[in-house]
Amino acid sequence: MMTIDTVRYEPFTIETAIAYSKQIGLFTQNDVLEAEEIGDGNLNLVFRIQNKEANKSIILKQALPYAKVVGSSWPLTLDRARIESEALKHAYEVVPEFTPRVYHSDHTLAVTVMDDLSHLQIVRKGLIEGKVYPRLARDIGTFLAHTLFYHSDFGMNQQEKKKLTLHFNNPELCKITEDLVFTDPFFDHDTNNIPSKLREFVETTLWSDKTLKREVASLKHLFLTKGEALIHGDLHTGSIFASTEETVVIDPEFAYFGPMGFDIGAFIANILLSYLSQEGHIENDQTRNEYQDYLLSVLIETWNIFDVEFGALWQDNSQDSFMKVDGYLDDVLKQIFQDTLGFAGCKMIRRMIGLAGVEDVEAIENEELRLNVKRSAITLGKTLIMNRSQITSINELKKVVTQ
Ligand code: SR1
Ligand code: MG
Repeated sequence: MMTIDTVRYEPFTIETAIAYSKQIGLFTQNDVLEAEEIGDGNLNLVFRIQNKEANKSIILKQALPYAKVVGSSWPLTLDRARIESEALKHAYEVVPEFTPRVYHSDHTLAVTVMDDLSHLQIVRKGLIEGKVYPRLARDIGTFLAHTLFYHSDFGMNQQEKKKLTLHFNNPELCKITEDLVFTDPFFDHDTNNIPSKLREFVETTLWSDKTLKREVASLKHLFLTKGEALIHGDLHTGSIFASTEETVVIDPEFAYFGPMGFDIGAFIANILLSYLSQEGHIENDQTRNEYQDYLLSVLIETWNIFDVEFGALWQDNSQDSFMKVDGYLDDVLKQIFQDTLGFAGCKMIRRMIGLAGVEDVEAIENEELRLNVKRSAITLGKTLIMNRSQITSINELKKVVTQ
């Protein structure tokens, strides 16, 4: 019988992952288990361990001490596994229906053991295949409203919030976002990944536009300083599993107390990237238009559900006397919407020219089409950043996108 040492960190192998899942009591020593490493993200190892006979499976996720997407030359804190398991537990308290259950975590081994969601599909992949998820918008709008409200000064005890903030001090992962989302794409930085045919466009559209840089500077400052709520921190469509009946949000290792609009903006940015990338995935004009209309409806419904749910929570659970003041809720939602658009713009741009692109666009084989999608995404991202205070409703955003 193999015993796993829990006193010092060691990356798991198939064999040790199986032994560990027995050691922590999730399976018996006699169970016949199979495991595979299925991690396709940028940072971690992910093992699926199953007892086929009993039809039982779990996911064992382990942080590596470096960023997998780059290699061991980019060391990265193992503390992100603690952050992830704690953030999942907090989300589970308020939205268990949209959160994997954590069965076990060990901060030394940087491991989180949780529900296997293999019966669902990563939404980014599904959208590339042209799938429709009838519950996605409603579920993500609800997820956002509940997780953000209940972990903010509006929905939780304000003294408790200050204490909780200390548990989600996540400097190394925040720094990744500060660099890769808010800084590097707006300068000629060596982390960028820019096709040579796009370079001139990037130079004129982004790098030489001083007004744009001032706006991005202020969005970066919001990300650095606005500890509004415990946010997921990386809520792109690769962090969401779904089917036609279910939606589950995974991967909150970038969680910290930041601006609410950063989570909403991440989701909106990735739906918009899917929208634009359909030029390269669906040839038939009518089919493509219909699917793009569906994606726009996802944007609209997500925001509308967020708005209504957040408003309802505000009426019933206020933690602050000022929340009863007429018009204050409108002011807060207006500000969240404005932040959302600005962050969405930055996120669209970083995925087009920065480190870590998105499959929606990179999978387009035809180079001209792919470059056109990248140009459109950069242009739309810039429009969202520059016009975020003039676009005051989700329907206006739809107009901007379709124009
Ligand atoms: C080095 S990590 C690159 C990106 O992957 C994650 O999903 C985050 O978005 C991060 O910026
Ligand atoms: Mg991730």
